[in-house]
Amino acid sequence: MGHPAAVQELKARLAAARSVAVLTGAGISADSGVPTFRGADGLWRTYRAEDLATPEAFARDPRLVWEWYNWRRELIVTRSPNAAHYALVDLERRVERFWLITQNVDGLHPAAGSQKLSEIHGNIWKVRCSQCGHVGTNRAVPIPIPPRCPTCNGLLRPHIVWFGESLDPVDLERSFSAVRSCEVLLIVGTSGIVHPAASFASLAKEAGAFVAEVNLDPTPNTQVVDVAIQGRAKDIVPALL
Ligand code: BV8
Ligand code: ZN
Repeated sequence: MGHPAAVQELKARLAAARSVAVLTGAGISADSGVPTFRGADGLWRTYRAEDLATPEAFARDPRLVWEWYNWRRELIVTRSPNAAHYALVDLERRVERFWLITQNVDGLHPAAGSQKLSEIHGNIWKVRCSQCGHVGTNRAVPIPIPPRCPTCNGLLRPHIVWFGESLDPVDLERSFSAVRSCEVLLIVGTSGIVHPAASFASLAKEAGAFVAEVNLDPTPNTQVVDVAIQGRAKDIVPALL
């Protein structure tokens, strides 16, 4: 845990706040058994996630990239939200203005019941046609490779934001506006290196928010925040709320 007085202050601020934003990353789902993005458990065969989550990788070898997503779908379909996901649903119901921004594509926040939510990197259960842009839900596990568009027979890709691609402008604007206008920003289980989410802590600080981090380890955000709490999301987040 962080300094006890700082933790008490965070609890009090969360209880009193009329406007709260939350940013989550792979660490919150680690407690549900979903491998994190950058930990050693994120490795698949001999590939690093960063080398597969790119438009170049998909253009070069769509089968390889789909095999990787199939592996992740098989894993995620057996996993459920944990106490931290559910605590954020309670918080959403209690706070007047609330927005949850997640970098996770596993869909565990909506599965827990979160509604005021932007999945800024997309969702692994959605597919998009690389030819006509049609977006649909597809929960097949595994998905037959290569998956084809129901309307134009084009090659389907995961509806996920890869490195070098732009985020959805609506999600992005909503997230920036929540970060700029919140009284408290709570950051949970992210390594804080992927932009634009990596800039949210500083943005919120500059706008005068109280910013807190929950993570197993120190991150680049740790220096920026008002209170950093070291521990597991599933223990700390419910205890704070
Ligand atoms: C964009 C989807 C405009 C795939 C993902 C230099 C400066 C600034 C920007 C850039 C730059 N160079 C390149 C860029 C742009 C790039 C970027 O930020 N790169 C970084 C690496 C420098 N960003 C982009 O390309 C973004 N788009 O900027 O558009 C543009 C366009 C062109 C060129 C420039 C700009 C798009 C980024 C989207 C990337 N998509 N994934 C998929 O999932 O299939 S990223 C991937 O990272 C996942 O989404 C993941 O969620 C996200 C962040 O990772 P984390 O969630 O933080 O996970 P990680 O494993 O790293 O960390 C887990 C943490 O949890 C750890 O800290 C650990 O200690 C902690 N933890 C573990 N267990 C627990 C725990 N904590 C608590 N409890 C536990 N139990
Ligand atoms: Zn199509």
